[in-house]
Amino acid sequence: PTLNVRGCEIYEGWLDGDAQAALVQDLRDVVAQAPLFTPRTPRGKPMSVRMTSAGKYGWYSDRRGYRYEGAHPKGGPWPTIPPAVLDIWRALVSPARMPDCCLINYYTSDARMGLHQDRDEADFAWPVLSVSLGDDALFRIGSDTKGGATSSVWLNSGDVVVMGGAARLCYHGIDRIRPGTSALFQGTGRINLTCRVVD
Ligand code: MD3
Ligand code: FE
Repeated sequence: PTLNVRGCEIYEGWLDGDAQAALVQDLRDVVAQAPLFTPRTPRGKPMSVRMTSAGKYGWYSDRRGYRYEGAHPKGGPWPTIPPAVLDIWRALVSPARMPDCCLINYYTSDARMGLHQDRDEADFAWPVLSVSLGDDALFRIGSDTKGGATSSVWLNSGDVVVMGGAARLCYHGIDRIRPGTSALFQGTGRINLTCRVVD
């Protein structure tokens, strides 16, 4: 990694421009089969980030809680995870097991994600892998307890982050997007992929 922030290993510019553009086309194909939707928190508030998934499971949230689902909310299986995403996982996490969810988060200019832990998976020994595409995002990471000190770092298009070990259960979130900082999409926007072993 070129940067380590509280145990999050950041590979700055891991994907070059061509690889980023190819990945965006793969994701357009995924979204055509599994449209983006607006999850609701268990309290019923719509999230500002829109989402969909690829893989055996997709992450989902509504009044009944946060969980993984085997089908898209409109029915039917999730699309398969693009091979180029699995290549990144093999290179930076492990070739021994592939992730069973690739969550696709889509941020417009005013979207954000509050500090949270990722705890919906069965085995926290598996790292989470994140790929940033499009506009820059201010990523914040704390410790595994709520309310402590945090560190912030800008994630740019093509950056890949691996959260393993103690970092796996750290609080983290996205404070804001810097609109118009990437030419990857027409207009503004950010996509973040997170790959996880679920069960
Ligand atoms: C640190 N996504 O989907 S990715 C999420 O940019 C999520 O969309 C953010 O948090 C985004 O759950 C942040 C970086 C990330 C992902 C998982 C982590 C950082 C993490 C798990 C543990 C610690
Ligand atoms: Fe998260």
